[in-house]
Amino acid sequence: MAKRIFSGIQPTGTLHIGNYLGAIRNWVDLQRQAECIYCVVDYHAITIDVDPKTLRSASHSMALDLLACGVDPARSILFVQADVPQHTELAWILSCVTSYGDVARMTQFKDKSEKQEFVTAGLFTYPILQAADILMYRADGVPVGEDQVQHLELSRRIARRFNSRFGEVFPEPEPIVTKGARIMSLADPTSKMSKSAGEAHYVGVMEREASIRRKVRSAVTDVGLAPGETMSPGVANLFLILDIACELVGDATTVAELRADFVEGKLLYSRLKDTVFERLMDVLRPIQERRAKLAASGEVLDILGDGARRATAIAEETMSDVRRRVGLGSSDVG
Ligand code: AQP
Repeated sequence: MAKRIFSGIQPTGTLHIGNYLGAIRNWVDLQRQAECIYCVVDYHAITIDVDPKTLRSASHSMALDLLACGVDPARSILFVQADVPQHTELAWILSCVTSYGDVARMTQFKDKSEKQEFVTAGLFTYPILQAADILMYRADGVPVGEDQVQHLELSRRIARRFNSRFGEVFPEPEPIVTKGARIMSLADPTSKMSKSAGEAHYVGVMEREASIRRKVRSAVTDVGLAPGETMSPGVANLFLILDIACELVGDATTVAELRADFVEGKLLYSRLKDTVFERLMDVLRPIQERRAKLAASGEVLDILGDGARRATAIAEETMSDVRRRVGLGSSDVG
């Protein structure tokens, strides 16, 4: 079992149910078992063109979303990445023990760069910054969705290479991937639910009930079956969302009932969609209510300030060890 957990999320756009069901609910659960460090990764957000006027408020907003989902500052460290600039220092050092070929193999760069007119070098090297985020805290477990597993493999390779060159410093982090690690778009169930694909392709955790109802009701169910499939990707995706939502609200019977009806060929997709909507709202409603209270309380800045102080103490300890081992600087001071 992992002893120290690290994970991050970009403050680009709104938290969606793919993020929540695939990763953030695990962040919340893991707080009971391990020391957890969670980060709003604003350095990652600037790998694409973001509006400097809104980035800080987007970071605050994402922190509020995470707190509303159950990240508990009394148990975990929650901070904004750029408040601990040691992350970029470690990323540079790690980039000097990372092979170009290893970074060039990352499939997410291929997908993301195709959507950009101006492709930054930062978009290419961001998996090294991600390795720095994780290794900085010597985390051994990283709760993520499936799309991040390849990056975790790179983080392990980087840790190994650093350790063999400079001595054992970093544990090799393992991905923690559970059910829901790949929630698909309701509008196109052959692609991952994602913010950048546009509003129709995600359901926001804080989205208005009427809008969620409309998106779930219009979910695509009939894209056809691939050879060997008994359930179309759209229906399978709805069942997956329902399954996790039922688990979260302690409903042990609904999924089995609907599955039995599906097998017997008597399940109306309108009933499946209505049930998904209802269970999803059972999960999201309390989160939305908590979010409203937290926003009104104005305590998010204090929480992030405290998180940054605690994260900096750990980061500085790692960095003074790393600088000394690599031979950087003129002395051990600073
Ligand atoms: N569809 C998904 N299903 C399950 N998990 C997912 N994650 C993202 N999409 C899904 C997981 O959420 C965590 C935070 O992700 P991020 O900050 O890297 O955001 P992202 O992957 O950039 O999310 P999007 O929506 O896909 O953004 P765009 O469209 O901008 O790329 C991660 O653990 C991720 O695995």
